[in-house]
Amino acid sequence: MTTLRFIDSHTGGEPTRVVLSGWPDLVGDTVEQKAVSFAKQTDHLRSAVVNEPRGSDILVGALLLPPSKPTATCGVIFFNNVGALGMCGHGTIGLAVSLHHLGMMAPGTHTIETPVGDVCVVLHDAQSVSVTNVPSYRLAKQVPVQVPGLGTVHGDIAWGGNWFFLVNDHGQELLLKNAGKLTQVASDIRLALEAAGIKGDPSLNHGLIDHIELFSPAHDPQNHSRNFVLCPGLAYDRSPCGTGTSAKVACLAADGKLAPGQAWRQESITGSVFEATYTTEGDHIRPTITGTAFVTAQGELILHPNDPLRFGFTALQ
Ligand code: PYC
Repeated sequence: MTTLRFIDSHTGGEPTRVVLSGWPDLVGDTVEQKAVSFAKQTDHLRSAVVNEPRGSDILVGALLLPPSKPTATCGVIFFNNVGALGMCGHGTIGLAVSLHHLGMMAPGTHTIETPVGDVCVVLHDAQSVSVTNVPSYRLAKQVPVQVPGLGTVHGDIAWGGNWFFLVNDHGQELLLKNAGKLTQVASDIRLALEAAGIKGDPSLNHGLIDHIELFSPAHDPQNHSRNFVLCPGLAYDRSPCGTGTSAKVACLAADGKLAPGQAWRQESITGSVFEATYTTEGDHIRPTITGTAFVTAQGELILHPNDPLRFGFTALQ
């Protein structure tokens, strides 16, 4: 019998399941090295944790790891229904709030190691967290792509810990009730990018543009923009997406539309909000994303050896 201790939270509606113990040791010293072992040796456990029947396509997992550096509080590998993620902003906020709930993280500043670099977390109180993300930047502006059934759309390619294609001219209304249509449109854009061989820098996460971000004006006048983010496993982010907001801020900075330190309030189609600012770092920026999370459950996942579905399933596998 395999048992895994977990704690669940949601950040602006987007769930995170932190795995606290029970995972086999991963090979390597750094989180980057361990992420390779995670994918090669323990993909069945990834699926067991986040996929049906224990999870669902919308769940993001976070494997808690010991830090490799004495200055860091912990390491983490984020994952979803189809594989590992580079970084995850909502997940980092959920991780910090969950560790605080368990008495494992005190309010204050912490370094967390991820496969794509260290991030800095400030836990303000039991719910509120700021994450200073990995260096982010825009690689290309207004790249045209021909999308069957939609015509030509244009997007910026930007890195915010994952690769994003950020589109304004999609012609869709960003409403929760339109989530099915938005998923189809964003998925068509992603397939069109793949077919056209449009990529990010291959030195970061193989250059795979696996997140599509659609924008519209905000509905709440206190916010600056609304987004819909399609994640790699075809689930959409219920939060404004921390890495997606980082990519957006990188584009605004590159266009001279947002100054360092100026706040950008990004709302999601569920109405949840992240506030972002940035500092400059050479020709990149360092975004800081602030949001809140709430713990929703904790317990033990049980993988019974006779259960034919113990390693989970998704329609996408
Ligand atoms: O918040 O960065 C994020 C994220 C990535 C995928 C889902 N959420």
